[in-house]
Amino acid sequence: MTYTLPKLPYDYDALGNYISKDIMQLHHTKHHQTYVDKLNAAIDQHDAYKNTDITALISDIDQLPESLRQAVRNHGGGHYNHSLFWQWMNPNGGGEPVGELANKLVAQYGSFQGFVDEFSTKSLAVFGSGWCWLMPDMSIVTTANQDTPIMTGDVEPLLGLDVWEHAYYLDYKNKRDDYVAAWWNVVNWEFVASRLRD
Ligand code: MN3
Repeated sequence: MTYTLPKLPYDYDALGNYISKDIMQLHHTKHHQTYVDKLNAAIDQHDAYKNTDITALISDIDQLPESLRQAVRNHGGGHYNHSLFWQWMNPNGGGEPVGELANKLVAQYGSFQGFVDEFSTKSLAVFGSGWCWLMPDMSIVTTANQDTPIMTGDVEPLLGLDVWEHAYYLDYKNKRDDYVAAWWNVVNWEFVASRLRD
């Protein structure tokens, strides 16, 4: 096995007021595990890539053999995105960032709430399945499916939100806006800020 499912940094029920244990278990043990399994199955036929770090693997998908490229895009992207997504949430999260990150968000969006509003609007505008991202230059971008900004720009996102229905349907049905509003209560700003410094 080349790639493995990372452990959640908290219990499945830890975000329960905002994201239920049922969703977290399903999302982690089924959806994320499937990305890992399918990525491993694809890599299994390509020895040259078996020891490649996931970030390096997906940041250069145009250089991959065509027979591997789409699997890495879908399942490698899914593995990378979800490995970060678990860390972007925390039961002690929410509130507002401080320090350099807060200053940069205010400089770009006028206020922290201005950023939240813009990010939420763009998350809700993703058609179908995808992600919304905050980038180190404070821009907000969206991607479809499991695409991720590092695939096209060599830049890792500071923060990302999974807006696939599997991320919220059990709790919120079709109401993505309620899910996005709840998610702000669990955002791990310390982790987001640590990515700005790196
Ligand atoms: Mn997901």
